[in-house]
Amino acid sequence: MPDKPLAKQTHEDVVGNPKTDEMAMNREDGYGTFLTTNQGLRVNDDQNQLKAGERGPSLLEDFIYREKMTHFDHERIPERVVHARGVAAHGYFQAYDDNANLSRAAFLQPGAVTPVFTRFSTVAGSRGSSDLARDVRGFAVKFYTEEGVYDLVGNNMPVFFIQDAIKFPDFVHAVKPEPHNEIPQAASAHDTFYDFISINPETTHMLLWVMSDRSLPRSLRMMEGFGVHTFRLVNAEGKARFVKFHWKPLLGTHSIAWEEAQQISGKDPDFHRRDLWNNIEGGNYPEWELGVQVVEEEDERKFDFDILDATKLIPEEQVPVIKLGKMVLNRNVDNYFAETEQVAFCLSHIVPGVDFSNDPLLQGRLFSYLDTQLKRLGGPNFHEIPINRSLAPIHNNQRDGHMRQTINKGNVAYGVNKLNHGYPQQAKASEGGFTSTYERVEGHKIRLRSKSFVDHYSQARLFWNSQTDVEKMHIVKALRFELSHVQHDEIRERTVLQLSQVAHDLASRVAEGLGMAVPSANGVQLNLAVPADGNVAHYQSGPVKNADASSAALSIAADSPINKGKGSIKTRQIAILATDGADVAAIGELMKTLMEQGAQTAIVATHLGTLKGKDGQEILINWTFQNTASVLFDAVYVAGGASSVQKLTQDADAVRFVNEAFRHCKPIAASAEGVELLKAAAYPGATDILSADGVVTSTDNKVASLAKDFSKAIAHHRFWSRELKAMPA
Ligand code: HDE
Repeated sequence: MPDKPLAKQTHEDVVGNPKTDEMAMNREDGYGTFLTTNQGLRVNDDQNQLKAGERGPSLLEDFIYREKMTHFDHERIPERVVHARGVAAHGYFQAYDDNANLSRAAFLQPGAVTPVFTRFSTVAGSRGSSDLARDVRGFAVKFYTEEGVYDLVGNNMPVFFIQDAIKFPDFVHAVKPEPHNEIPQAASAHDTFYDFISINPETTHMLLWVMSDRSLPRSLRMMEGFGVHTFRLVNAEGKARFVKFHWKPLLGTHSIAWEEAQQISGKDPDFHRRDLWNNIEGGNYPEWELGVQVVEEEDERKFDFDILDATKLIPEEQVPVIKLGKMVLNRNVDNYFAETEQVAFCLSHIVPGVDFSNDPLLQGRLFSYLDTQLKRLGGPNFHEIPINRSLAPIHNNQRDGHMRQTINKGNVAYGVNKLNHGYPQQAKASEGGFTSTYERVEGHKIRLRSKSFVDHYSQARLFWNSQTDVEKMHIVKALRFELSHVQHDEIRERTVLQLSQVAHDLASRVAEGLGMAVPSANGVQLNLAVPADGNVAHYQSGPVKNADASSAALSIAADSPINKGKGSIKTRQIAILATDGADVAAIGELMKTLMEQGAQTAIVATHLGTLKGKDGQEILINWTFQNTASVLFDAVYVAGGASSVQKLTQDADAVRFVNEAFRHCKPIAASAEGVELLKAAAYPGATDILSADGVVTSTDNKVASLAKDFSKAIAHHRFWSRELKAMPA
């Protein structure tokens, strides 16, 4: 038998992970073993059925065939009703030193290191849909704390579409593919979604987030996460404070162009999944800082919105984010189904030191997650599946059910008992027992939205005001795209009318693109849903408050506060366009400089194999113009070497590669000779490509200074300013 290949030493092997160790008993790799049935019987032949004679028929006796086929027939479980498409990784969270006064949670105590499993997802698409849908991204973190499992189940946007969980099935039915023909897949650009949007003004704020660059992350490693709701942190003295959770990526927050997203969906629908996997395999472990905005309980009502309303955020300028610790993802899963698919996040998985608020969206979610896992994973024992298993020991009187693993001994399965000396016994708060925040609650039994929730446009306006000109343009273009896919004129009109409540310029720019009448500056008050008590005033939003307010933290422009100090080229993918006759020495020098700064380079040529350089040197080609595309890279360099450049200028795919990179506002660099390819790729009538923002050229084919300027441009990410100039888009 050949030696088993050596397992790679991972970061996790170095830092250790008790959850990985705990799951060891469930792992198997079959190397060097005999094939067996599920009963351990060695199998002599599982490639031919047992038959009566060579030409059949098959025999019922063939238990080997039946076991193999039956297992296969039962392989699928229901996909998640939302967030079906996802990817996850293992890692750890390490608490910083100085925040113990905020929470008594063990995982937040100074220096504590806790294993985590984090799953990212899109919302609307099915399990096999593209990673690049314009959609919210789920950001769910499972902390295996010493006090039990804690799940922080968030999104990459800080607000949500609706205020009350009872509307969630309606909302999801509206955004999912339409039920008669199951079209469109993983897309909100259709009638039922905008029908819902246009008659539910509470969706307006979130709609702008989803139409913004936030819904097109460059990488899952480069997006923020938010707990969305107001939660509580409770310290050892029992003092509770309201908090909003934030995850801040250390690589900054970056997005891609919509056209690019659509192309990637065809070229590599696993783009985000692959990016996360490859970077973890390559040792580029993504990192986020966990932070909280803290609101003292006595300040609950000091805002001009209700902090229990999940369609509102707290501007960071009003309440800064305090950093609590850092999450590092440093190991890919061993098995997608066993881990990523079977992981079960529940809002109700909580630990002492964290608590809920009365946000009606949060309260409703507390029911839904456990309920959905029962269906999806088939019964109440899903907590025994390895990926869901708590590291803290489990003792209670719950028994039986499908696929029970635990073998509970003894005759006592009830509390309070005497027979087992009262065990397992309830834990006092001082012994780690979870206690809910002591809160006085009183009220009439009613189905009514609080009046404090009925301002649907002010924060949508805040978000709009906070975007740069380019970000605003992207929102307008996104809405034009989406609404142009809506068939019913009245739905478009109602949506544009909603937008006119937010900002006249927003509504009129969208309307113009749709060839519709531009709504008047004083948008008509929309009054669409009638509450149970018949009093429409209870749903009618007031006019925008603080119409000029803005929050710099809401922009993700390269120089926005969110990205300040995070400009690096680490993990960026750089395409080097070259073919036979190229200046291989210069390519090598540039690659070295970029790779030293953490970027990844690949040579894209007219053929695979080896590139024969102009001075006899050779270099291995990674891709050809046929099997990759510019949309899969962050930046492009056109290498020198007259005959290489000449071949590329005559190759339509090479020309297109540069043209698209330019159109998608990417940094482009060219050697003195390579400039010819840039010229060939320029748009007729567009800004002069050579003097455009983010285009770096050399006059003398020397690499050093070009590499410096190119690195700076890559760190800037995108030069969206090109779009504001005369570039047809
Ligand atoms: Fe979810 N959501 N959700 N959601 N959600 C689910 O649970 C639900 C909401 C979020 O990677 C489901 O296991 C309701 C907000 C993530 O496995 C389900 C409401 C936020 C994930 C469910 C919301 C989220 C889910 C479907 C309105 C951000 C994926 C499968 C009150 C704070 C978790 C599942 C994973 C998944 C219900 C709204 C985040 C049906 C009722 C707001 C990241 O239980």
